Amino acid sequence: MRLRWIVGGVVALAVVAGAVILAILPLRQAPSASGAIEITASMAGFEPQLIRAKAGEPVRLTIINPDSPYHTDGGGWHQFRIEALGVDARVPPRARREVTLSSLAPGRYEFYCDVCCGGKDSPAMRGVVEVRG
Ligand SMILES: [Cu+2]
Repeated sequence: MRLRWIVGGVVALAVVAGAVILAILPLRQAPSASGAIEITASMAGFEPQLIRAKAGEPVRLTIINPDSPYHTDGGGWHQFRIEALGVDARVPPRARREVTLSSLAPGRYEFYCDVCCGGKDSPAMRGVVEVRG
């Protein structure tokens, strides 16, 4: 009886560990596939700050963070957040992350970073995805 509990516990732990690994894996993906729009997020801000896209087509973005992990402001992390779309990608120092925005309606989608010095109050740490029909 006790053995069944232990076996059950080990199986449950393995399932949880597997789920955690699967959840973390996409965050660690390094190089961006060709064709993605590259956006650099550094202490100097976003570059570029204006992304143009066509409505109804997926927009593939690669957010590149060239900053050092030894940065005193937030440890060099940056964020790519679009509140209107529920997008919140955190990019560790010296890493990159893929973000795909699928079939957007025409409009202006503001993005910002709020995890580094200045955060979203800094005019450089924000930008716009402009989608036209
Ligand atoms: Cu930032």
